This record gives sequence, C-alpha cells and structure tokens, in this order.
Amino acid sequence: MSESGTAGTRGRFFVTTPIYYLNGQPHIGHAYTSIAADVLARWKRLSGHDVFFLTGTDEHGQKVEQAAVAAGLSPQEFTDRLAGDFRSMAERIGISFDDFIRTTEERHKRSCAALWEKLAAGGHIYLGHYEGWYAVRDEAFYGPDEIEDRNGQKVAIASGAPVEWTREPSYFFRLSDWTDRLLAFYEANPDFMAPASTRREVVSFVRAGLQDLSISRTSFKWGVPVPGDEAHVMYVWLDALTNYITAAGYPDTGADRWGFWPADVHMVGKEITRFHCVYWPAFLMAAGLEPPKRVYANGWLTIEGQKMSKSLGNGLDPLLLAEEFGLDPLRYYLLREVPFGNDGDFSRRAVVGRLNSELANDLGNLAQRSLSLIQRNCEGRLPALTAPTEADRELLGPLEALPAAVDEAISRQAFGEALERIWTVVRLGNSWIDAQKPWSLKKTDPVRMEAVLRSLHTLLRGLATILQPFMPGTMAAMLDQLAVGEGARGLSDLATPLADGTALPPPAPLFRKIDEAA
Ligand code: ME8
Repeated sequence: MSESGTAGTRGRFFVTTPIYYLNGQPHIGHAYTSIAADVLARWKRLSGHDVFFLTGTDEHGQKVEQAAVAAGLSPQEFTDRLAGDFRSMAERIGISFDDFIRTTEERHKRSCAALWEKLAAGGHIYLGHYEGWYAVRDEAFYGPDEIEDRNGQKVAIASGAPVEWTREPSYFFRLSDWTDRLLAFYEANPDFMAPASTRREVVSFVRAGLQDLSISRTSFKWGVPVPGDEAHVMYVWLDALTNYITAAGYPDTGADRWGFWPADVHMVGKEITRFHCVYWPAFLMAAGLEPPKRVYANGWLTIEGQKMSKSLGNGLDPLLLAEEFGLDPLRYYLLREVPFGNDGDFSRRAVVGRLNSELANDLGNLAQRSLSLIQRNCEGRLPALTAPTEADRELLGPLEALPAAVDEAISRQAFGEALERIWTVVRLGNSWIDAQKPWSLKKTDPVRMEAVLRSLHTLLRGLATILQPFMPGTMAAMLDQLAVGEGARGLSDLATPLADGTALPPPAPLFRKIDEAA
C-alpha cells in the first residue's frame, strides 16, 4: 500500500468492524461503519503505524439458518455465496482490510473451542435450563421487563424485534459475577466506550445488576459445537465476538500476530454495545485475556426516519450510490454530514450539495486554478522553493498544524470534526489565492508569482496527503497531478520538499459536479 512507506515505526494498531450477518445483502448502513473504520486504519498507516484492520462475516445462528432455508439452500452453500458478496462489496468501497474472517472457518472454530474450554476450566460455565424470551432478529435474550405487547405480538422494546418464548437445556456463563468488576473496569478506563451516550447506557445497564448468560442452544444445529457436548451449539454472540481474537491468532498466543491484541478500537453500531461493552470484556477477563482498549458505537443511518436493516429490506445499495455520486464523494458525505456517533438521515440532496460546494468548488477548483497557472506560466514545472514571506506563512502555518489537529480528532473518532479542520485550511487557500492574485503577477512581479504558486503547490500536496484516508482514489489522482511519487505520500514525507523544476502533468478536474435539479 502506497501510504505505508513508514509502516511500523509508531507501533501497532488493531481496528475492527463488526462481522456482518449473512441474512441479506449488504447496505449503506454496513458500509457506514466499515468506511469509518477504514478511514481510521488508513490514517494510522499514513502516520506510520503497523496496522491490522479486520472485517468479515458472522455466519452462524438461527437468523442465518432461517435465511438459508428461505433461499432454498443449505446454510453452508448460502453463506459461501453471501460471504463473497460482502467481501466484494468491502473491496469495491475501498475497505483496506488486512484480514477477512468468516466464522465458518476452521481457525475460528478452533479458537471458539479453546476459549470455551478456558472458561469451563476456570469454573465460569455451568449447565442449566434456559427459559425466557429470545429474538432471532437480534440473536438476543430479553428479560421480562425488556419486552412489550405491540399489536398482539410480543416484541423487544429496544429493537422492536419479535420475541419467542424459549425453553431448552443450556450452558450458562456466570455473568452475574462480573457486575462489580465491570463497573471498576469502566471507571479505570474512561476511554473504553464512546460516545458518552453509549457509556451512560452501558453503565446503567450493568449497575442494575447482571444475570447469568445463556451461551448455548440445542434447538438448532448451525453453530460451533460445544466441546464435549455436541447436542449444544455455542450462542452465536459468544462465537461472533471471538472472531476478534481468532484473527489475532488465538489460541496461539505465542505467535507474532498476537502482539496486536488487545484491539485498539472495535467500531460497532450502537445497537450492539451491550455485547461489546458488557459480555465481551467479561468473557475475556474470565479467560485471563485483556479486554479491547476501546469500543466506539456509531449512530444509525435512517432513510426517511427508519433504520435501514436487512430484516426490513429497506437498505440502500452502497455500490449503486457510489456509481451515482462517485465513491469518494459518498465516503466524504457519510463522515462529514452527521457528527459521528449521532443518528442521521441519508439524503441525496445533501450528498449533491456537499459534492458540488465543498469538493468540486472549494477543493477541486483550488487545485485546478493553481495547477493551470503553473502549467501556463511556469511551463508546467514546479517553481523553486524560496524563503517564505509573511503572507506565505499565513497559509503554510495552519497547514503545518493540520496533521496533529486531524490526528487528535480521528483518535476520538470525530471524523466530521477532522474534515471540518481540513476544510478550514481549504477555505483559507481559496481566500489566499484571491488575495495574492498570482494571475496578475506575471507581468508585475514574476518572482513573487512563482513563490505564490509554489506555496499553493505545497498547500495542495499537504491537503491531498492528509485527505487520502477519506478519499483514497481521488487523492491518489490529485497527488499524481502534483507529481508526488507513490513512495512519498506519507505524513512524514511532507517534511521533504519536491525538487525544484519537477515536471507536472496537465491538470484534470478531480470531482464531477451533479446537477442539483436532476
Ligand atoms: O449485528 N446505520 O451484524 P449486522 C448505521 N453480526 N450502522 C448500521 C446500520 C444503520 N442503519 N445498519 C447496519 C451484527 N449498521 C452482528 C455483529 S460483531 C462481533 C457481530 C452497521 O449484519 C452497524 O455497525 O446486523 C451495526 O452494528 C452493524 O452494521 C450490524 O450488522
């Protein structure tokens, strides 16, 4: 990867997406979390970390089994087909994953069995009977106070998913032992969960007291068998969460890859925080393993106020949207429009608005104007670097401060804020070029004209470098136009200026505007 020229010098970084259920086609909601995680992974590579970026598919459980039956296929045939769709969707929206895990893989079954055995050996598991409400759509158990009657049907209050009364033999995890230890863990690790709304919700759920958790099922077969008792398959969430350590090599904790554990950030949607912030650290601590460092829960993308979901079948296809608007404008919009962590409505009109004004006008025109002036007035060669004047410093000072400011926002997963900080400098560039008027300097002060154009080139190179994680394809094209070599696109390369007189290719528009009335 071109951005990873300095990989490894700043330490390891492990970031994950949820592994998605294979019960339908991927939609823009999945793309949303994956794109955010991808920006984080690319940013860390760009700033010199050795990154391990994991995504994949959650293939067991009743919900997937039911979807396979409905499609007239065996669960294995069904998941083989759909996993390919999820993987190719991830590739086509630019997700730079290092590993794609499927929970039906042997390495994963081995890891689940090892974790189970470790929990059992520690006395954290016992055999009992489960009796209560289960929602297949959420693959979750609900207490009597968490369900209600809607139009004659019992549903989970939180998600609206129908629940069924279930009674079967089951193994239990002694989650009730962990109430105090989890609260102490949250207290000692204030960055463990974000945003603040997630933290509040999780803490109040745990404070109310935890009950033992049913972690096996006997009423269907599509799962990882419980070691030593094959009448049971593991509860799909125990299986699914384990994917994160499987990919890090568990149970081979002596192998190099294990050096990535604990994960730096699990990026998830807000409806699955209970699994990631309560069950997962409890399982891990019980097994003597370290919990992840952070779980970040994004809000819901809605369409006309309704959450998109595979079960409801109202999802927008990310590939069609990428075709319509361009992939990079779509990625930009998703992270720019709504403060990350909040819910937000997807609006075509807003995508077009941002594409036309912020991408095509603010950034695209700045590049086009500056590069055309260099073509026309400097024979397409990069003007020489000279000592900056005060005016140059007004432009380049804020640019130099930008990587640290963007890093600070991205480390909080405040992607919209990071883009806002970048756009402050883009807008500064536009007002600066208007004030410097390089087009009118050719006759009056050609030396100053060259210095102004060189400063603009420095600005564009900095912006394009910093924006690569958000819009990888377009920024690669922009860096090509700026004649920045593929091995010189990391943040640390910004300290090394391009050689004076470097030949620049003729500029071409970076963004395609869309007619707002169409
Ligand atoms: O929950 N808005 O899988 P899943 C925002 N297999 N994000 C959305 C979204 C929307 N409308 N719709 C989906 C599962 N997402 C489990 C996860 S992890 C060990 C197991 C995103 O296919 C969001 O990240 O239902 C959400 O948490 C995830 O997709 C749910 O995907």
